[in-house]
Amino acid sequence: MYIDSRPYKYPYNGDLRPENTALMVIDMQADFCGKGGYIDKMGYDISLTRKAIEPIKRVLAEARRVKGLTVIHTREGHRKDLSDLPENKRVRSAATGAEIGSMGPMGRILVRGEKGWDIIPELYPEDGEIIIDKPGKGSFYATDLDLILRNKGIQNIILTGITTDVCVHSTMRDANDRGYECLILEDCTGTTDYGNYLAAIKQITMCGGIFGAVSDSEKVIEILKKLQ
Ligand code: C5J
Repeated sequence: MYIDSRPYKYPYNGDLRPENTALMVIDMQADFCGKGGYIDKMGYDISLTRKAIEPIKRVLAEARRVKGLTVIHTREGHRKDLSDLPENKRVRSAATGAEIGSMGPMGRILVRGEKGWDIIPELYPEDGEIIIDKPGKGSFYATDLDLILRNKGIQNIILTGITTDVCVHSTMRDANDRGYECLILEDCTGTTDYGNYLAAIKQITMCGGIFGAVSDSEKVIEILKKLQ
């Protein structure tokens, strides 16, 4: 089975089954798409990240109906004592007016357990879905994601979430290097700058699909319905 995508039909080998496929929902946290969160405090337009919410909701609803398909959510954030926050990351965030660890309208910015750090209610994980808490941008660094994927025999990763050019790209690049077959859904992702969004999507399609392939929610939903 294949999903209609560019620059090639996904997955490359046609081996798309619920058992070897994961849907990843990356960092749909209030800090990245909510009023008063990290991205908003930095002065970026959160409508660019919020636009991913409804398409992800539709894909998630269909994926949850597919028996055997793995759903994985991630959250970027740090320990309360900030012992896992690199000093350069803290200093650079402070320079933007949204210092990680400082108090904001939704609690301490990007600190685990705070309201702004958590996944938005519209996309909240259901029981049995995997949640990866990560201190970095990529989802593999300092987490057990690779171990979980290997134990489950996952080969195909369908990526959604925010932000396209940062945590989604970092995760996709790393997953691709590890041999996972990746697909990003372009309407299920967004970032702080529209030009960066377009460039991030375009980069994936270069060189025959340098990090994988690009599709959208409708095309994936069509296939998810067939897998149910
Ligand atoms: C950022 C993310 N942009 N989830 N994090 O700092 O992309």
